[in-house]
Order: sequence, then C-alpha cells, then structure tokens
Amino acid sequence: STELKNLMREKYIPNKREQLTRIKKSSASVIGQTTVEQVLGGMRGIRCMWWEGSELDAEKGITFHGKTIEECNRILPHGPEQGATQMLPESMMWLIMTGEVPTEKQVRALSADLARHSALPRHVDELIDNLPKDMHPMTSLSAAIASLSHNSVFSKQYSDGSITKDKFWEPAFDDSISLLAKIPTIAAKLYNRSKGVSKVYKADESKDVTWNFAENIGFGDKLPFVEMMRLYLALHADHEGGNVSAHSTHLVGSALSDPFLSYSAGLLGLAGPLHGLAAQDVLRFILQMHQWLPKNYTEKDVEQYLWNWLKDGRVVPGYGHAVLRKPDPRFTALHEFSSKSDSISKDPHWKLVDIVSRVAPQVLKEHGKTKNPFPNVDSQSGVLLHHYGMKETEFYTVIFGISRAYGVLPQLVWDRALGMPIERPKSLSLNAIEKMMSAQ
Ligand code: AMX
Repeated sequence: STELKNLMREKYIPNKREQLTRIKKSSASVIGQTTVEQVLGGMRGIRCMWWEGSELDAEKGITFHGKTIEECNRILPHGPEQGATQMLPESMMWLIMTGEVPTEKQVRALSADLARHSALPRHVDELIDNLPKDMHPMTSLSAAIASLSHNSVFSKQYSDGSITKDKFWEPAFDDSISLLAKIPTIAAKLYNRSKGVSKVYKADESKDVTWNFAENIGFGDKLPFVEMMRLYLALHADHEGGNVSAHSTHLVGSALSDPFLSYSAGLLGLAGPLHGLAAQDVLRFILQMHQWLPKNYTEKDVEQYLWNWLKDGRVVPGYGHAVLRKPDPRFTALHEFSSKSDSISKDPHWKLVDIVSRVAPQVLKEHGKTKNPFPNVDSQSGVLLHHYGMKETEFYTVIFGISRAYGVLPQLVWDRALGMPIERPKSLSLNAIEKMMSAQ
C-alpha cells in the first residue's frame, strides 16, 4: 500500500484538488431540482452527493470509472495461479481509488501488505469470543469492526492534534488498509466459530486476499471456489454512493468518525433485508421453493409459487432495484460465470434460480407494483456459495460486507483528501411541505 499512498499524495490528490478548486469557482450552477415526490420517496434521483469510484445508470448498470464489469474482469490483474481468469478485489479497489488500472506487480505488493496486516488485536478476538454464538454474524461483524476503532491512527492523531486538515486523508488511508486487511480475518473467525472450529488466521503474503480467506475457512484447495469468490468480491465492491451501505459510511465519516466506526455503520445498513440481507433471503426462498415444487416441475409451477408468495404480501427477494430498470449486469456476470461451469450449471438449485430469472419478471410485471421486475445481484450470488458448500446462509451478507469495504473506503479517503464537510441536508415536515406547495 506504500506505493498506492505515495501515488495518492504525489499525483492523484493534487490533480483532484485542482479540479475541485476549478469547480468551486462556479459552484452556484444548477444541476437539478427537487420534487415533493422525491422528498417523500426515498430521495430517488436527487443529485446531491459526490461519489468518485463508480456510476450507476438505470439502463446500463454499474461502471467503475467508466469501465463495465466485463471490461474490468478482462483488464484488471487476476490471481497469481496459472490460468486464473477473475479480477481480484484488490485490483478493483486500486481502480476505484485511482481511476487507473494497476499493474500486476502493484497488486501483488498490495495483496502482500494486506496479508501482513491481517492479524487482529487481542481485544477484537476477545470481543468475538464473548459474543453469543447465535448472534447474527452481521451484528457481530459490525461490532468487531467498530471495536477496531480502539487502534485507529486517524482518531489518535486527530485527538492529539498532531495533524492538520490537509493531512487527514493519510491516517484515514492507513486505517482503511488496516480494515481491508482485517475484515476477512474477522469474517473467517465468525464463520469458523459458528461451526465450532477454532483456528488462527494465517495469511500467505504470496497469495491474494481471497485465496487466504478461502484457505482460512476451509475452501482453499478448490480453485473454482476461489475464482468465484474473487469475482463475487470484486463486483460487489461499489454501486455508486446513494445505496444504504455506501451512503451511511460516507455520512458517518463526514462527522470525522474514523473509518472503522464509519464502515461499522455501513455494515449495519447492509444488514437490512431490502439491501444486503437479500443475499441470504434469496437462498432460503429458493431452497423452500425447491422443496415445495413437484419433482419434475415446470415453469407453470414456479409461476404459481411466485403468485402465492406475492399474494401473501411479500417481496420476491433478489428482484427489483431502486435505480436499475434492466437486469443487473452483476447478475449477468455471475450468470455467465455459472453457465460456463459444468458443475454449477448442473446444480438443481442453480437451475431453479435460472428458471426463476426467466419467470419472475413476467409475474412481477403483471403484479404491477415494482418499477424494475428484473433480477438484481442477490438473486444469483447465494446459490453459488451454496453450490460450493457454504450452506450457512447467514454468512452470505458477511461476504457482501467484505466486498463493499473495497469500494466505500477509497471514497472515505477521498472525502478526507478533499476536505469534505459534515453532511447536513435540509429536512421538511409535512406541514412545511404543504406550506411550500400552496405558496407556488
Ligand atoms: N417483489 C414484490 N414487490 C416488490 C419488489 C419485489 N421484488 N420490488 C419492489 N416491490 C414493490 C415495493 O415493495 C413497492 O410496493 P409498495 O408500494 O406496496 O410499498 C413497489 O413495488 C414499488 O417499489 P419500487 O419503487 O419498484 O422499489 P424501491 O425502489 O422502493 O425498492 C428494492 C427497491 C430493491 C428495495 C425492492 O425492489 C425490493 O424490496 N426488492 C426485494 C429485496 C431485494 O432484492 N433487495 C436487494 C436489492 C439490491 C441490494 O441492495 N443488494
């Protein structure tokens, strides 16, 4: 991470600061208007937030500094093994932070650095050991990440007054690297603990983060699992700034809470069923449906199941999106990966996911409520983990939580590098809204 930090200091930050100064000269320019519908409708479409690493288009889906998932997977450095074809989350993080594609050498050095910083302080180990074993792992993950704040370089330097505002990004960068290095250790400890396995995390500096994580949770000898996990972690990293996990991390960070506290908040948002928890809900939904369906079921049977589900007033997990109006390209990328794999494409649960992805959009269109009847990333992701033997559905959002850190922490570093202020949008009561409306 030393090279990345040096590049940030010498090249990227001065350039961006210059751009910001330029923009601020005409910052009274109007780029949008706010309607009452937006204020009461979850702030959809209000252009009021700065986010650098990725952009979400309703039709085309996510791009990372203008690059599609397919492009990223082609040009970003892959794993160190012969024949590895999937981008690494470390590579994606570099792209998100700098806007440039790292070299293989740069990524290997970053992976080694993350391995070096992967050990947990004793108090975090002890905290986890004292949590109820049946606590949801997202609650435990967030608590453990918050407790790393105890060792935050940012908090320490801020409170002893040893840094000035223009240098805030430096300890925020160090904390972010430390968090990225330790989150797989925490997740592995939680996973192993839930299975009654006690294991000290060992990270090999010649391997990437995903390989080390897989090794520590007992999947290390299966390259197909590692490759799937690399793709999974890289493509869940960032989805623009307005989603709950990204926005809450950014918001809490704007109060100069350190990266551990900020991301702990982001994880708590990810733990909601309308956001990241959908990953676990989908798999449970698919397993339940599979049990209910007759042995030689048809698309008609699936359709019937979906209607019964909707008539009970429930949402179909893994479908719909606040911004997207087309199938999620992250879904498509995972679907392509699966279709090319002989073993996944023969998995009866994956086959059902595939059939649902063709039947549900029609049903949801006819149901007439959701603005986007297409599959989102969560409708595909859990079944892949399940296929390779990770049957503990509660951990699916934890994997998502490892990934999201690669996208939102670079933004947090940028927030500090450009001296972004505390966020404080204007809120309105219904009375105030009515008054403003009648005055028009
Ligand atoms: N099944 C049934 N109904 C749905 C639906 C779905 N998959 N998606 C949306 N609807 C309903 C909404 O509940 C809402 O109904 P209401 O008017 O009675 O409250 C109506 O359709 C309009 O909603 P919308 O404008 O299309 O969606 P939104 O922007 O309010 O919410 C989302 C987006 C993702 C929360 C919603 O589509 C949903 O609940 N999907 C299922 C959960 C899910 O897959 N979440 C993961 C999203 C991706 C992620 O963050 N990881």
